[in-house]
Amino acid sequence: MMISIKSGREIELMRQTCALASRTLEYIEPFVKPGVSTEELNKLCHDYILENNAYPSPLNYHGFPKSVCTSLNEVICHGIPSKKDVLKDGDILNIDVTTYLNKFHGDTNKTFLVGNVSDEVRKLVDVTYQCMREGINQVRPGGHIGDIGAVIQEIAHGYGYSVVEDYCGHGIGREFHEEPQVVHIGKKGTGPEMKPGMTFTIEPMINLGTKYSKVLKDGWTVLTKDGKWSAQFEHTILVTESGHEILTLRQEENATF
Ligand code: EYL
Ligand code: CO
Ligand code: CO
Repeated sequence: MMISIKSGREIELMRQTCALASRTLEYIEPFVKPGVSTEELNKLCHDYILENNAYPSPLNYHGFPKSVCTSLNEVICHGIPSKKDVLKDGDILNIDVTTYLNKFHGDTNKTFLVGNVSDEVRKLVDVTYQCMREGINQVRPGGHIGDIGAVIQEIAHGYGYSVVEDYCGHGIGREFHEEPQVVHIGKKGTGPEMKPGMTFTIEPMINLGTKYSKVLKDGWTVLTKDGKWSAQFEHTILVTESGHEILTLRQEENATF
């Protein structure tokens, strides 16, 4: 098991790619409105990333056909942008952006509300964001990776939601997916110890119904087995000497939660 520790110079490069990934989500926000297709949103993100001298990491990754993942309503993750998927009032859409800049990857996603979303679904999205932020608050040197999933699980189950176990967060840096795996359930004090210079994502997927997922015949799209809706948020995190830094934090977000 090898978890890479980034040097000061590598951390500066991680900050740059992560800042671009978060700016891409800020850029796309005004376009996420009823009537737009996920294919159009993909094209806008693709062009924005290229204009900033970077490459969209998902494109051709294990053969993935598009530049971002767009996961609508009951889609948990890895949704493929399509001209056929046109946003309508009341939808929720997760856009997952990973940029490759200066040889480093930065990975972040956000679930957007499209127009007027029901109270039940808005609460799912709010709690999912809270799960990610409280998971991030567990990140400090000497802590364990299992501390993250333990608090996420506790919060989600407290609301009667389920936590997806089939997909997880991951180390990130020169590779899109590095060790460790960051599962979003678990037990405090278990898993690898966190050390300064580690970088990994926290990306809980929280469901209104069952935790179980299935993959569409397209081979990519992951959706809930029961068709109930799912939300997700993701940040790339650096373990620092004093705690952590959220490398993909957006302007709209609070630095502390
Ligand atoms: C592409 C590769 C199977 C992503 C993430 C895009 C999809 C299905 C093989 C994880 C795994 C993004 O970390 C990720 N998102 O935060 N695969 C991914 N793909 C893909
Ligand atoms: Co991602
Ligand atoms: Co990720």
